[in-house]
Amino acid sequence: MPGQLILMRHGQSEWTRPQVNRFAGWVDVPLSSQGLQQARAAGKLLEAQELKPDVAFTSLLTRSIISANLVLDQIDRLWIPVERSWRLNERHYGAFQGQTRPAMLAEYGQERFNIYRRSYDVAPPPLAPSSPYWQGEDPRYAPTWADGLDDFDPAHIRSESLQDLTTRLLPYLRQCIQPHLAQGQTVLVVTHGSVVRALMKVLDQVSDQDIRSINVPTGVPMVYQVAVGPDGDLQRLAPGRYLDPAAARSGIAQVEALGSNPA
Ligand code: DG2
Repeated sequence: MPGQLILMRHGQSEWTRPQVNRFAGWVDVPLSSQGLQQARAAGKLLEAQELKPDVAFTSLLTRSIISANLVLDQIDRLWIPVERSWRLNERHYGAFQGQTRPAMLAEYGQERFNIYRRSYDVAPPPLAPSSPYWQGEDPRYAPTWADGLDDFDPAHIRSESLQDLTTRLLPYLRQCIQPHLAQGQTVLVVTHGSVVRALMKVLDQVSDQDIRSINVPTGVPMVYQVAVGPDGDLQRLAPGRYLDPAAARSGIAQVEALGSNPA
């Protein structure tokens, strides 16, 4: 029986406002007022299309948790089970965390900056544990939270490429999310730009090269019809569709603009 996978990047955060334009990664920044509105609007889109999630998943970061709550509140489904995991966290942005995009662009130049921001297999320089943005002392990543999927320790991650993110994400997708889809359920995943890119790469079989040009708008849900194959792999039955294509186009342009010098 096909399942429905609703993927959404959280609403705009304070740090993705163009006036601030800082890399967040695992830094727990709040939603902006526009981001709060986007999340409520996303709930209305689900309502209009009668999409009723049976279960929801979020990262451990407030911007994804609040976005999911606002969506679920809008559709009167705050009561469904919600599971949170660091495996759905944004890509750890290493030493870029807390830095502005314009400053990193000036330091590294456009080509290197693009590689750090969008390549599949290159991670930004590692974050020093002395940084105020280091997550090592944060109780949400304490060892008691180990999920038993493998021996990754989120407290010690210092930087990630998209490939690194995919490696820590896939066991969670397979063991925690896919069983719901295999039963034909509707699953809402409210997460981050890089996690959505990693999932699109898997579902749409995007090459390592082509993934560089894919950007994800904030707060616009995308729906995939999926099945779980006999080998346990997730297969899409139809291309993913944004519930508001015009908002998605304009949101993608805004994300692109954050990483380039103003003309
Ligand atoms: C942004 C992504 O992630 O930044 O970490 O700053 O989805 O949590 O807002 P999100 C961040 P870019 O890769 O688009 O620069």
